[in-house]
Amino acid sequence: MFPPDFAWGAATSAFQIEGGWQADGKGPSIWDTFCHEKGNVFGDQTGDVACNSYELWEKDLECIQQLGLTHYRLSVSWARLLPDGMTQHVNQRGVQYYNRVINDLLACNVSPMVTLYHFDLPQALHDLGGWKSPEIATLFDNYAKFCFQTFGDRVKFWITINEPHICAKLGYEDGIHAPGLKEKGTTAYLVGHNMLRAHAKAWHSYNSEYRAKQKGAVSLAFNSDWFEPLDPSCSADITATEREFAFTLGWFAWPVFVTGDYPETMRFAINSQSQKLGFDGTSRLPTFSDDDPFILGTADFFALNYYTARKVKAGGGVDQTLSMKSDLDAKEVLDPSWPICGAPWLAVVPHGLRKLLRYIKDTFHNPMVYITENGFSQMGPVQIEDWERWEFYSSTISEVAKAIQEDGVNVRGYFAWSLMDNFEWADGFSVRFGLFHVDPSDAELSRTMYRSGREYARIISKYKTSGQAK
Ligand code: GBH
Repeated sequence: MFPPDFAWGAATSAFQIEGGWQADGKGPSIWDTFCHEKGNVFGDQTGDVACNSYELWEKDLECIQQLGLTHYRLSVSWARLLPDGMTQHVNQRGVQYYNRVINDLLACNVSPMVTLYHFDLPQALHDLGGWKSPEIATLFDNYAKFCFQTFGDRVKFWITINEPHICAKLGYEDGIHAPGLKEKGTTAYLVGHNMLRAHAKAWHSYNSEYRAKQKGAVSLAFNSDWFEPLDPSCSADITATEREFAFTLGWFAWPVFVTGDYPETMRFAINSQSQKLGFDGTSRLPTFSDDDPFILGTADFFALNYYTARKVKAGGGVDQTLSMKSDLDAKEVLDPSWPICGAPWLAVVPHGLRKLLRYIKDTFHNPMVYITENGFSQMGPVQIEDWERWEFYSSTISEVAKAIQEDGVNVRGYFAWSLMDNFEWADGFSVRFGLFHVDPSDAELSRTMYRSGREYARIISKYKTSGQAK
């Protein structure tokens, strides 16, 4: 059914679970700032305490053991390790915390996959220009080398940046994520560019300074929906679908896996829109120069976060102002046959993952793939017997099996998002993705296994190690 030693995991991120936002010398991140400002997050909730994993790590470890995971994906908080973002000042208490997490996981036979950046830039670096400044690539590389040096003897899977596309678009174009900027049609491209430069620099550092000794793998995690034309016989919808892929997955995966540069489709769309609006000067999509690190080939595996699917219709985005939406010039449409559960954006389309995996195999040279996030949320009343969520997981997992067996996609692992209910960014605690329930108003913050957690544990024990059903 699955390859031997398939990774069965669950994922979290530092800001969403840790809390301890000022504990033991941690510096603030842009998400601390963003959620302390009223009106940015559902109910003005914050990540100050979250699941308090900073103090309750043992509880998380118990959850991980109850599920029988082989792998656990977590992120480290840049500002907890380096309070002002720079390596001159290391917060040893932060180092101790992550050492303990990593050592405990290994003692329980669970392999850590560590993300260096999951949306939480140190505020001090943002104040110096953050992702908009070209200097960030060197600062990120220093941080990455510090992490390889400190934890790389034990961590064998690294993700440099989680979802650069989401980070750039939601944080700098739509303004619904930190730092809350709405600098339409320009800054997201610049930020994305610097993220790619930062990622590539860190990959090269690992490759030349750490790989021989530490023998790990480094990648970055892409988020992509599955896209298909609303009318498959309409050529405008077909090219709009190509643009959707180019502006989401292709923006980052094409440079890394195919050419070292952005998809032609993307640059063409941006430049023609600039021309139409009389925006002259250089392309809003930056160009890589000879001084930049080589981007092509800077991923040792393909990390994919998949949640949902969209149909694509041409047009709809064009207006007289500069924006990514008008560059893209496509409309995302929901198919009425796809159930919407949990959150308004989350149409349930498990078969979209199989199609996307096939697309990745064909487009990006048959890479080794880890599904680093996939999940289903709950809103409103808490249902511990969350059969709907389990139905989602089990059909998604069987789509993964089909992708492996029938389409020959080289999938090596699957991580459920998320280990437990947590701070769901702008939605606060109102959207629950956990395999364990956590009630933020419960003083103990107890972790209670959902039915989906129980069922996932059953599947894991069935296929673990040999990949064959026991
Ligand atoms: C992932 O992003 C993140 O990596 C993870 O931290 C997060 O908890 C998880 O998804 C679940 O959302 O509310 O309509 O404005 C996936 C990309 C981007 C998908 C934001 C949902 C909400 C759009 N997500 N999007 S909306």
